[in-house]
Amino acid sequence: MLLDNYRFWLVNIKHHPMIKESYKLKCYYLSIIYLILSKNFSLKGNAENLINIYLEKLKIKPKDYNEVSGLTWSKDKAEVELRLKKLSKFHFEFGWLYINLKNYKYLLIADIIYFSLLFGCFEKNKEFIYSIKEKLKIKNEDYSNILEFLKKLYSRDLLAARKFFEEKLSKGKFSLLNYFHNKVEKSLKERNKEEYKVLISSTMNAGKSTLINSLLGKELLPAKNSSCTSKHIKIVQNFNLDNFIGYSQNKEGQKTIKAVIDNQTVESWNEDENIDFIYLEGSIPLLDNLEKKIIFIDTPGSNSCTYKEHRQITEETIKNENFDELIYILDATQLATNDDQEFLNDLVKICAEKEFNKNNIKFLVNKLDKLDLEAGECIEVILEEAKEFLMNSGINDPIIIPTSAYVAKLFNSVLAGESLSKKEEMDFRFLHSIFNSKDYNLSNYLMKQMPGEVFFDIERVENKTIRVGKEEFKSKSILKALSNTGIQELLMTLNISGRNKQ
Ligand SMILES: Nc1nc2c(ncn2[C@@H]2O[C@H](COP(=O)(O)OP(=O)(O)OP(=O)(O)O)[C@@H](O)[C@H]2O)c(=O)[nH]1
Ligand SMILES: [Mg+2]
Repeated sequence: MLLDNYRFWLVNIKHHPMIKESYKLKCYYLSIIYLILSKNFSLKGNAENLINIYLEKLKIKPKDYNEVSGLTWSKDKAEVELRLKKLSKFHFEFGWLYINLKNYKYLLIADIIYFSLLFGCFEKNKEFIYSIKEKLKIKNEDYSNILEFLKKLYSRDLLAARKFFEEKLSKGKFSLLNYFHNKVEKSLKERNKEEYKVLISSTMNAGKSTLINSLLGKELLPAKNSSCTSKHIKIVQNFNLDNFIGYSQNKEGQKTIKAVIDNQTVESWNEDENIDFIYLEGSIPLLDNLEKKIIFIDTPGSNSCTYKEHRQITEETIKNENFDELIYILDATQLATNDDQEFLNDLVKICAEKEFNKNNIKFLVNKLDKLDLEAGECIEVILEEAKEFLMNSGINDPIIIPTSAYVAKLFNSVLAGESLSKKEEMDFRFLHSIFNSKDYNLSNYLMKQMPGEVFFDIERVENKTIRVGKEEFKSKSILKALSNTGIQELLMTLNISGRNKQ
């Protein structure tokens, strides 16, 4: 369930025409947006979020933003004039001229109108917005057409908006306004996608959060070598967003929304004792083209004696969430522990109560990169042991997928353009070489074939050069290595694209 005003936060400016512009013009554009927002809103809630998204996406440096945010606003028209003049003169010399020359004024006024509609304050600020329109020397007729077009879009009547646009705003000078139509169209498409919930569970440290990070292609969730995740965390795919946004919810049910969420935000929420639920929403490039909207649910590692509270959160989450897939991760370096046995017994019981077929649980045997194959450790033997353990726990003919989530996370992060720490760079170099070899191709160890089509179309991707530290790698070879980490088989078993499975 979302907050009433959560929709304001789903602002995306992914394809905003201003992104391609010069830095000065971006600053200028943002400064006007800022002035309008700061006049009308306390910059605490929705408006602050909007500004943060512009800052992040337009890549405005903090020092320039400080110049802008130091300004305050007073009501009358003369002040509008003065502020804009000041800004264009002192801070961003040519902005004013440029915004006129390139027809950005229509985009700017449309942006202002659109978020005022979205924030429900258009009527209140009508006069003020009109004074900006005057300043931008936009003709009355053009202004009312732009307003009408945006109102149609705001009411989600895409067809009427398109028709109106073609009739009244088809001249070249309005072409940038297409951006609004495309944006609303895409967000409606995304909203109407069928959801597909994947819940991930295991005892402590088996690699749940790392597995989700590997699919996200970045270290969003905290993953450590000690009891780590302590909350029920939901990660919702939204291909329209540029960055992760979301909220935390405390024990009294109060929510705190934040735009531009990074791993530090999630880490601090995860450590906060008052918080018991974290909701994150953003783009997952690896999965954005699929027909379904994927939702991952991360849970705390469930070990009976050490972290009773974690166990409780996890069991409640499994009971309450209506998931489509249940993934259980076993740690290849610590198989068949008492904790696993106990948790699995509970899980099987909960599945029976929920009428979720326990034989549909997907089991990952993770951390296989940790085995020393040269020293005689053997992946096949580990998988046989895992199978026996699961059969003894009442799972007939278990679906077992050998994986290395950490390795997949490194590979996918590099492909996604994320930077790595020094240690990760070293790991990457080594793992990239071994995961391109036959011995570490985990697909070769599958006990039975997965039902779906091959997920990674390596032939069709562009073979870019990617630098990691001082060395260069080819993207095809990284993708090949990624497809050998077991992630490919995991994705093949999920019924996410409509083309897969049973
Ligand atoms: N070598 C290796 N390390 C892994 C792999 N997967 C996870 N790890 C490491 O194992 C540790 C625990 O991983 P997490 O993802 O935090 O495990 P978790 O199951 O989410 O842990 P909790 O939240 O505490 O239950 C981290 O240090 C990871 O980097 C893997 O496939 N290979
Ligand atoms: Mg975790």
